Amino acid sequence: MQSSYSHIVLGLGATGLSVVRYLMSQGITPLVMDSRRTPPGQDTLAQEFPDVELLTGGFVCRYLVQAKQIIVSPGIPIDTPEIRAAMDMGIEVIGDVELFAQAIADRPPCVVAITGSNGKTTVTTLVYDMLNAAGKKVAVGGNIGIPVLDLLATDAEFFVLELSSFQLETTHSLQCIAATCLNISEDHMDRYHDIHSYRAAKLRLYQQSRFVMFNRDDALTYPDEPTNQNTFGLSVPEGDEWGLADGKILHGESEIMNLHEVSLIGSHNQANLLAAMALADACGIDKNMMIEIASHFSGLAHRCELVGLKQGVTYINDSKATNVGATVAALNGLSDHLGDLILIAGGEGKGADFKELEKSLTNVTQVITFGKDGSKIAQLKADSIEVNNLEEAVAKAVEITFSGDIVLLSPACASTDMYKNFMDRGDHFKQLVEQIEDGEG
Ligand code: UMA
Ligand code: ADP
Repeated sequence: MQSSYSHIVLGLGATGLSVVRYLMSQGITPLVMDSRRTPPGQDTLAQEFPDVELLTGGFVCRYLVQAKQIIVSPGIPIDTPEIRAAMDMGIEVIGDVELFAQAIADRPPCVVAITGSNGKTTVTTLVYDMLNAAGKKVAVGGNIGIPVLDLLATDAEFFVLELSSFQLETTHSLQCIAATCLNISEDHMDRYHDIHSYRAAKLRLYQQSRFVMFNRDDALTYPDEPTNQNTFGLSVPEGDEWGLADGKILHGESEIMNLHEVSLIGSHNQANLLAAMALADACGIDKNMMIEIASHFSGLAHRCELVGLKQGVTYINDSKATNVGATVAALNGLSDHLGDLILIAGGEGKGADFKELEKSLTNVTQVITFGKDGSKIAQLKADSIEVNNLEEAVAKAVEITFSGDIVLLSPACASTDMYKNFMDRGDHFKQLVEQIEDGEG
């Protein structure tokens, strides 16, 4: 073990491994630390880079304060005392996205970046599909699951990046063609003092883009400083804005397409589509390509996904609703429904204030809760039913529903109290729905 290292990688998950790979490709051998005893990337690191040293179970200040650069994974708060101490000594602390930004700094702007509390993955996928359909060499990554530095190994000319507030906290020199913050609602309140510091982390993106596209229906997304900007929203557009009128998508006065041709469900997804079109337009993509994608894209798994029709009851998997804002959007989107609406919610609340959910629960006939913070949601609606797990929740829903009703899993909470991730939770729900006997409706 050396006595000091110029580069230290904190965290050995997907991001940490991608940072090590990148640094090694640049001839730099870093030291890696992870506060977990057995970080997930341990075996891969040992196989791919047997010479790279790994310290687990904590961060060792002695090394941190001697480094030139510390690259922190998004799962680690930067106000962790050991990291703060290094920052106070003037040591550069950045994230993997900043390293990526520095690596592409000589290229003409080639990044489209998407942040926001909800809808990021949907919009990122739409923009990627639009650029791809237009024949661009494009790569997608970031919070969507593929660390950005891994994209440098592709021959992409454009990068469409989903960025979280955690990633943006440690990024300052991305030069985007276009960027958006789709919306802001409470999330990750276990990592931020309040919604304002969370918003500030996200809006750092605006200073790193030639063109900013914000949501005129959500004042929290408005830039604090004037920029080269435009807006999208569900109202009639003015000037060059993106919006809706008479069931049509409009860009300024030009009609793009009829909403009947759009496969996505719900007004929140219409907002997502407008944002994606505006971003693709900023990249010079032909409108016909956007229309082509918009008419075929029917949404992603675990996001208001129809997973079964059993005995006339519709089951919807919205396991990706890991915060209150997403569940509110799902409930509002289903407000025109005629039958009863049963909501299954609960899980790891991440310090959220669930009060925001209360108004939308007027659309719900029965709330069934489970998981660590389920009872906090149950308190918002009279006669809520509290159960121990998802299996019991689905069984209860089967017992109380009739043909024409909807059962919606939209937890308003993260899944980590009971599941590996939201996909695991959604898959379990799908499995439970598949097992429901399908008699006559
Ligand atoms: N951790 C420790 N000690 C450490 C390092 C991490 O306890 O030393 C814990 C963190 O608290 C966290 C977990 O380990 O719970 C994973 O952290 P990580 O930084 O190692 O995560 P990665 O595997 O690198 O994945 C990260 C993003 N994860 C987080 O921001 C928590 C992934 O987003 C992202 O896809 C990936 O980089 C590639 O860019 C996931 C996520 O949950 C999907 N994001 C949050 C969200 O969408 O709400 C922001
Ligand atoms: P993210 O990547 O930001 O988590 P997703 O596209 O994966 O966003 O969707 C996450 C959750 O948010 C899903 O439950 C989905 O139904 C909901 N959602 C999608 N778009 C929006 C939006 N514009 N406003 C509110 N909720 C949304």
